[in-house]
Amino acid sequence: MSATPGLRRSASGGLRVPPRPAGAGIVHLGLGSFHRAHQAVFTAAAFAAEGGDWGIVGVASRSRSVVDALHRQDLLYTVAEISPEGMGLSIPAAHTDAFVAADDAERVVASIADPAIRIVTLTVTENGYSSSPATGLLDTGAPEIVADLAGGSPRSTIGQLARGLQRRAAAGGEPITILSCDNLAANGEHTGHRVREFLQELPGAEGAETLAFLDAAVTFPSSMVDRIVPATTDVLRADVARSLGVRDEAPVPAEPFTMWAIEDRFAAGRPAWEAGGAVFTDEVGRYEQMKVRLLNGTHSLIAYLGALGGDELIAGAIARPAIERAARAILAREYVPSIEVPSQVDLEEYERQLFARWANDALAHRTSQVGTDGSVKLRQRIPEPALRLLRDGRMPHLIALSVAGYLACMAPLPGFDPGAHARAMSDAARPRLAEQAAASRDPRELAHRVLSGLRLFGQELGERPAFADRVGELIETITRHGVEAAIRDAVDATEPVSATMDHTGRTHPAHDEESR
Ligand code: CS2
Repeated sequence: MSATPGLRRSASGGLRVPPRPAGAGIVHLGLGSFHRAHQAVFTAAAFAAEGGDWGIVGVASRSRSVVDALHRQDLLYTVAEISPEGMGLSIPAAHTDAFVAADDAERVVASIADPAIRIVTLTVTENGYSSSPATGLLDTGAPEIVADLAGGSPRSTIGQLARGLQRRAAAGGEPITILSCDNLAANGEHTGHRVREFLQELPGAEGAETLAFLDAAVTFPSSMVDRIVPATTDVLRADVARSLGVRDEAPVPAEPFTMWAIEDRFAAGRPAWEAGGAVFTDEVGRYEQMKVRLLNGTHSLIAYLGALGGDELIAGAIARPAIERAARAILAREYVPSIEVPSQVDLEEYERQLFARWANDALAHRTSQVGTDGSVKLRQRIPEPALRLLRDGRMPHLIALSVAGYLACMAPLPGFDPGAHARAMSDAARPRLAEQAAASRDPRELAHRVLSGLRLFGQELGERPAFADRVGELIETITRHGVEAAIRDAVDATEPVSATMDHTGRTHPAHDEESR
C-alpha cells in the first residue's frame, strides 16, 4: 500500500509517526475503534521500548470502511485523546496489514495457523462468543455455529478460532496464545471453553487432535480492558484535519484514561505491553469484576436513566443530581460490596476517577451507545451482584432500577414514549422484547415474562419473582411519574451497607457514597 501523503506530511508538520514492527506476530479479530485506541496503542509503546516482530494484522468482521480507509493511509490513523482541557493527538503505528473476514474467511483460518503469529487477540464484544443466554455454554443451535460446525470457511469468532487452531495443530502445532479483550468475567476461560465445546461437537475424532494441541500448547489468559471510546464523528474528522493539516478518515476519539490488566500466561512470548502501562497480575479476576460491575454496570444505569430523561450524552446524564445519586447508591450499596478490590487499586481513587470519566463532556459519549446491546451486556454486569443480595434476603433496588430502565427503553408498553435516545439503542433482543411488551397487560407482567419467561438475565435471576415484581414496580413509576421519581423510590428503599469486604476477605466499615 502506498504511504498516505497526508499522515506522512503531518509528521514533518510536527506529529511524530513512529517506526512500526517489520513483521506481524499478532492477529486481531475485531478491528473496531476500541482496539485501535487500546491494544494498538500499548503495542506501539511496546515496540518503541523493546522492538520485536509484534505487528498486528487487523481483521474486521464485516465492515469495509475502516479497512479501506486504513489501507489508503498506510495503516496509520490518529488517536484523539479528549478531555475538557483539550485534545491530544498521536499516531500509534502497530498494524502491518488489515482485511475483512467476510471477504476472505479462509485468510482468517490461515492467519491463525501461520507459525509467525504467536498471539490472537479479540475484541468481538459480549455478543461475539456465541454462548447461550440460558446455559452460558456454546450455543450449538445458533445459525452461525451450525454452519461453522458443518464445515466450510467459518464466520463465527469461535468457529474461526477452532478452525484456525485445527489447521495450526495439523501444520506442526506451534504454541500460541488466544487473548480475549472483551468485557466478560473470566474472559480467557470463557473463550477457551467455547472453543473446546466447538471442537467436541465435531464428528468422530475430527476435533481430538486439536483438543490435545490445546492442552499442550495453547493458553487463554484473561485480561481486563478499560478505556472509554465513543464512536468517531465527522466533527472529530474535521477537528483532526484542522490540527494536522491533513485528512484522516479513521481517527479514534478516546478518553485520556486507559488500563489493561493481563494474566501473564503466554505460550509463545508477548510484547512488552507494560511499556504502555499494562499491569501483569494474578488478580485479573478481581480487576474484571471491579471494572464490569463498577464501571460498566453503573454505566448502564446512567445510560438508560439518562436516555429516558432526554439526555443524549453520558456526561449530561451524570450531571443530573438524581442520576448521580442513583450512581453513587448503586456503587456503594450494591456493586462495591460484591467485589474483591485488587491489591494495587485504591478504591476511593478508582471511584473518584469513574465520576470524572463519566463527566468528561468533551468526549460526547452517547447514552444510546452504552445502552446498545443491553441484553448481552447486562447479563455480564448484573446477575451476580443482584443474586448476592437476594440470597442474603435483601432487594437490589438499584439493579432492579437498571433493569427497569432497560425495559422502559427497549420494550415500552403501549402509550409510553421512551424518547429518541432510547429508540436509537439497538439490541438483538428488541423483537423478542417487543413481542413480550405487546402481550403484557402491565409492567409487572412484562418484567416476569422477560426475567422468568425469556430468562434474559439467566436461570437463577429468573427464579426470583420478588426481583421481577420490583422491576415491574419501578417500570410503572418510570412510566407514570418519570425517572426522578423512580430514582427516589429505589434509593430511599435501600439501606446503607454497614460493612464491605476488602481484597483480603476482611470486612471493614463501608464508606457509603451517599453520605459523602
Ligand atoms: C460501556 C463500555 O458501552 C458500554 O456498555 O460500558 O463500552 C465502556 O465504555 C468500556 O468498557 C470502558 O472501558
